[in-house]
Order: sequence, then structure tokens, then C-alpha cells
Amino acid sequence: MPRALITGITGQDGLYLSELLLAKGYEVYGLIRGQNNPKFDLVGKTVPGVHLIAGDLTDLSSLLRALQVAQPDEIYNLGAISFVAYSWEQAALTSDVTAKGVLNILEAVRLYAGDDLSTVRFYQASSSEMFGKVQQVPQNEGTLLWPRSPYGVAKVFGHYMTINYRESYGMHASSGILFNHESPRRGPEFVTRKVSMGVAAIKAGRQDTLTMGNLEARRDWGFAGDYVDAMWRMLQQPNGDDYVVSTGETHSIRELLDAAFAVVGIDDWEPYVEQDPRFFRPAEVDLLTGDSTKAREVLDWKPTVGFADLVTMMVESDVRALAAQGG
Ligand code: NDP
Ligand code: GDR
Repeated sequence: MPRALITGITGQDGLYLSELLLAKGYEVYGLIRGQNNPKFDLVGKTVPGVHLIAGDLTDLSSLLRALQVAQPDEIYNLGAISFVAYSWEQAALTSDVTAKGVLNILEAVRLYAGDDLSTVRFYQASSSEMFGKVQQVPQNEGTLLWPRSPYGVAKVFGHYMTINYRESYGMHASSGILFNHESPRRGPEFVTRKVSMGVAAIKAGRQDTLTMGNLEARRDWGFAGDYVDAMWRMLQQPNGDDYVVSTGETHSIRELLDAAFAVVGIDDWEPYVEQDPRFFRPAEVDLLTGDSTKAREVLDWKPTVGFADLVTMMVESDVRALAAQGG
């Protein structure tokens, strides 16, 4: 039975990846931080087969201990401070977790595996935010990186450190440059879920308006369930490598609002949407659209859920959740 260790187990991707690996017959271990993590029960209910190990990406010895307990064949490093807007407010903490945390786990793997690094395969959750002020459209594995936030800068560090461990020590280390991926499990701070929850609440008469930031930014949004499958496929390859994972379609926040309000039968959303400067960012990533040709050809991967179906899935899930609470 193959064994996997996932950091970021409580997050959107950690849950989907756990489900995928458990279904494939893996023994799955998840790193969980904090002495009383409020998502402990969520993990237990959603993926009861996962074994949780206490640890934190900023604490190298806790990572070493987690590796010794899990004895993984595959490690998926999904843990991060992942909310871009927040990364300006806590840039140093973001660097400690999202950048140096990658070095910590790579180093822990090297110390744990000793001379036999070939026994462990490593996945790093890199991001399209690394492209930032895009230097090429669409973006592929060779596009120059130009991050626009402390989060983006931290992810660039993790990306190059992963490549460096591959080149320096021959580690089977892969970096997945994933574009935005969403689901009903997406955190409510991110724009798609904020919109799907807001639309459901407006439809139920529980909320009057939705307060947004920049409506002109464009993103390449896919479904998280598809994207964790790409992570797994990367680690099944004979060698570590870097892959862009994206749909290749881009939509603005306005189009997201069009699609989400349409699900509940509202065609004109203008009366329900306000803008507030507090949701604008000091520097914006205006346009992201990925070229995932390499992942499609080498990994035989492709997205299965389109933009309209993804938005419908999220809004309907939030409508159902509100109905279950009594409207
Ligand atoms: P989430 O924000 O949902 O989850 C982040 C996870 O990181 C949580 O489990 C969180 O745990 C954990 N974490 C935070 N700080 C630490 C720490 N100090 N030590 C250990 N774990 C920590 O992110 P997603 O699931 O959406 O994304 C997974 C990864 O993929 C992240 O690295 C993200 O940056 C990256 N990514 C995501 C994309 C997306 O569109 N979703 C696109 C590209 C990259 P806790 O619950 O305790 O806070
Ligand atoms: P992003 O996702 O920054 O791309 O990072 P987010 O959903 O937060 O923002 C997408 C775009 O929407 C605009 N926007 C708003 N965003 C939020 N959160 N709230 C608002 O009210 C709002 N109004 C407009 C933003 O300005 C931005 O342009 C996500 C995270 O998952 C990262 O961890 C990951 O690496 C990248 O996707 C790829």
C-alpha cells in the first residue's frame, strides 16, 4: 500500500487530494497545526481514513517527526498562507510559511531519506500568482516570473528551491504551477466562494448586497477536484518536473457575477453589488490564462468541469446549505 504525507490537509486541496489518494488505496497522513485546530473535526468527518500528525511548516523538527511517523513514498506540500490579499498585511509571516516552509520540508526530506532520496517523491504547490505582471499570454512553464504580492514572491522562492533540490540532490521533486481552482470547499475569503455564498444569501433574503473589489481582473478558473488529480499524475512520472495546470479559459470578475447571479435567476446584479477600496490590492494581477499543453501531453490530464458548471456547482451548494439551515 503506497503511503502519502500531505501538508495543508485542512485546506480545499488537502481534502480533495486525500479523497483521491484514499480511493486509490493509499495510506494517507496529514500534517495539522495548532493545539486545537478548529478544522480537526472537518478532516475527521470528510476523510475519516486520514491519520493526522501535529506539525507546522515553520518547525523543521516537527516535519522530520512527521516523516518518521508517516514514512511516505509521496509528499504533497500544500500548506501555505494562501490568501494573496492577506500576504501584504503579514508579509514576514507569509515568507516564513509559504517560502521558508518549503525549504524546511525539502530539508526535512533530505535529512529523513539520507542517501536514498530516490525513495521519496515530492510535490510543491506552486502558483500562477508567480506570473503576476504577465510577460507572455498565455503563460507556460518557461514564462518569466514577475510576482506582484508577498505571496507571489514567496511562491517563487518555493518553486526555485524545489527545482534546486531536484538539480542538487537528484530528488524526485515536482512543481505544479496551478492556476486558480475552486469548489464548494473553497475558503470564503476567495472571490468565487465569496460570490457564491453572497448570491445564495441574497436569494434567501438574508443579505442585501455584496461588497467587492476590482471587477476587471481576469482569472483562469478550474475545478479543484481535477487539479489534485494533476498533482498525483506528476508524482507517477519517472522524473520530477514542472507543469502548468490550467483550463486555458479566462473570465473577469464581472463574468463571474453574471454567471453566479444567473444561477438564482437574477439577470441584473448591479443593484446588489457595491465596491469598496478595502478589497482592492496594492498591486493587482490583471490577467491570468494558462497554457497547460505539457500537462495534457505528458500527464494525459485535462480539466473536466467548465466555468459555467463550476459556478453553478458552487452557488447551488451554498443555496442548499442555507436551505438546510432553514432558508
Ligand atoms: P487553503 O488556504 O485552503 O489551505 C491552506 C492550508 O495550509 C491549510 O490546511 C492551512 O492549515 C495550511 N497551513 C497554513 N499555515 C501553515 C503552517 N504554518 N504549517 C502547516 N500548514 C499550514 O489552500 P488551498 O487548498 O486552496 O491551496 C493548497 C496549496 O496550493 C496552497 O499552498 C496554495 O498556496 C496553493 N495554490 C492554490 C491554488 C488555488 O487556486 N486553490 C492555486 C495555486 C496554488 P490551517 O487550516 O491550520 O490554517
Ligand atoms: P487569487 O484569488 O488572488 O487569484 O489567489 P482571489 O479569489 O482572492 O482573487 C481573485 C481576483 O478577484 C479579485 N477580487 C476579489 N478577491 C477577493 N478575494 N475578494 C473580493 O471581494 C474581490 N473583488 C475582486 C482580486 O482582486 C483578484 O484579482 C488564489 C489563491 O488560491 C492563491 O493561493 C493561488 O495561488 C492563486 O489563486 C492562483
